[in-house]
Amino acid sequence: MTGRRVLSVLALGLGMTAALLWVLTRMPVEVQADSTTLYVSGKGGSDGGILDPNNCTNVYKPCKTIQHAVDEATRGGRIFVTGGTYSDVHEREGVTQVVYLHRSVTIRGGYDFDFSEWDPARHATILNAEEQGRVVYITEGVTPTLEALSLTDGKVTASGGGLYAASSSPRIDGCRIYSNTAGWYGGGVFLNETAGAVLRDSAIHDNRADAAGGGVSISYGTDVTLTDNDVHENHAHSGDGGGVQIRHVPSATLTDNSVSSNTAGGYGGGVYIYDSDHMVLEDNVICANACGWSGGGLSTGSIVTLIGNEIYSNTADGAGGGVDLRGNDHATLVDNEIYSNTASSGGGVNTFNSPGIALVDNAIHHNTATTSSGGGIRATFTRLTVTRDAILNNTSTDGGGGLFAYGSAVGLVNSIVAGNQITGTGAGIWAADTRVTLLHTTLACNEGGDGSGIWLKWSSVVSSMNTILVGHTLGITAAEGTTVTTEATLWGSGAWANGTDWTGEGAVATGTVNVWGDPLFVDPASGDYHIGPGAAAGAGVDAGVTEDIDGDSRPAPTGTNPDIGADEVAQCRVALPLVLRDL
Ligand SMILES: [Ca+2]
Ligand SMILES: [Ca+2]
Repeated sequence: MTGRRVLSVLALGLGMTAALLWVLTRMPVEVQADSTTLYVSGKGGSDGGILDPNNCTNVYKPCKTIQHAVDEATRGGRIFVTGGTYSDVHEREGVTQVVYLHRSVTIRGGYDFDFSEWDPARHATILNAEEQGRVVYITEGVTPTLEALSLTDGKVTASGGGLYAASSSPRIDGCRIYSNTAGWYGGGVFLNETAGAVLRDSAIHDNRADAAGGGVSISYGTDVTLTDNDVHENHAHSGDGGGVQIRHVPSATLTDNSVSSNTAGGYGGGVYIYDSDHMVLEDNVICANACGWSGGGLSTGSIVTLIGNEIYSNTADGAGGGVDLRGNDHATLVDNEIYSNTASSGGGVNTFNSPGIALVDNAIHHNTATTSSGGGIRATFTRLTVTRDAILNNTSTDGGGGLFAYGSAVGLVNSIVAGNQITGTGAGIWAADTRVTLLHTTLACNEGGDGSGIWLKWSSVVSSMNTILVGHTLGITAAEGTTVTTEATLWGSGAWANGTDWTGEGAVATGTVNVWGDPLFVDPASGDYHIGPGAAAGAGVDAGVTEDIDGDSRPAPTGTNPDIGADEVAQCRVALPLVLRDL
């Protein structure tokens, strides 16, 4: 055989293999019987008698109950279950449930009557405890998988109405867990001291816990992963975490979940995380949740990282409509959008007694504090850094339409506080007993109440470099005992002039660079506070900030003064004709 012919035969073979693979991947799922697969059919199956038990391995002779198949299964076996409702409830080892899962098996629902097709949408396998006990109880030391099962109407006075797992490593995939009730934690799911538990691609809804964790409760254990779940309309009656409660878990990851319309009597309408470090919440949608205390969307006192989440339309009777952070050593919020949340105080974000909160690249807008302070952010006894954030169009009744700070240290860099509204004092920033550092910050057009862009009392100290402070009734109101030091401030002119640039009994020193001019914002009505061509912002001083709110290099062009405010632009206004003339 010539080399070319070998190649052509090889190519033909590869092509046929690829074609075969293509055909196979598009064929209905066929089920091959083997010795490790057990079959259950509620309608046509039989568990057999004492003298003639059915071991469930014959696809033509399926067992009747899932429990019998579990008892017959060896470690690692698979149990395939036809569509239908399974409501047989058993008492074993002092607990009562549909399935007592003491083997490391996979239970997969969604098959048709003869196991020739797997389609969970057409052949729903429903495990219904009819409120006579739990639906599934997983014993210690096993690694089972539940796939394409519906778990419903579980009811227990303890924890885990739908599913209970302790000291095991369960994997729950493509399940629907709904309308279960627990007298304590975890109306739908309770994972206690699990290792590497995975809950993914599942719907957990309309469950109730009398205490905490309406949908899911995770206690102790390690490496918990929740991915692509839809957790909605669960209820934690007296405690925390309407959708999800996590406590004492050293590491957990929540990614791409939707947590919506859950309610909690305590903290965290959507999610509550307590005493748990290395928490990562990424790309989740947390919306329309509500709670009786703080953290309508999320409440946590742990070391958390929130990246790319969308947190909106949540409500808290207490503080923190969107996010409530309390006692956090380290909480980092990056690239989240937190909007249209409502709380008594801290409409968007509430931080309390937290020495390390970092906000980076977030948009916090259209949040409301209904009765107290901090429309966008409320910080109490907190060390807070705000970098490249936009705090826009939030509303508060008193103390800080955009930001309220008390007993705190707050640093804003390359951030915008604009268009916020208030009926009391401090339309933009309100600070008492707080050190505020502003570097390249844009404060514009915060309105209502006394109309102050920045309002200070009780020993507050403000240090500002390169701040745009325009469009206010009062730029800075500094009460007696406060200290303000500014350098390189653009105070606004014309339509952007402040009624009064600074006022009050405090000590105000405005440095050597003060510009009264127009920032020429690009489209402030739409929240675009980039400076336009010809803006009077080019006389900034070096504050050691080498990028702007967009990540553009600062200063631009190199060798010029940086622009005042959060935005840097590279236009060469006055300098260019001078250079040309010198040429
Ligand atoms: Ca820029
Ligand atoms: Ca510039």
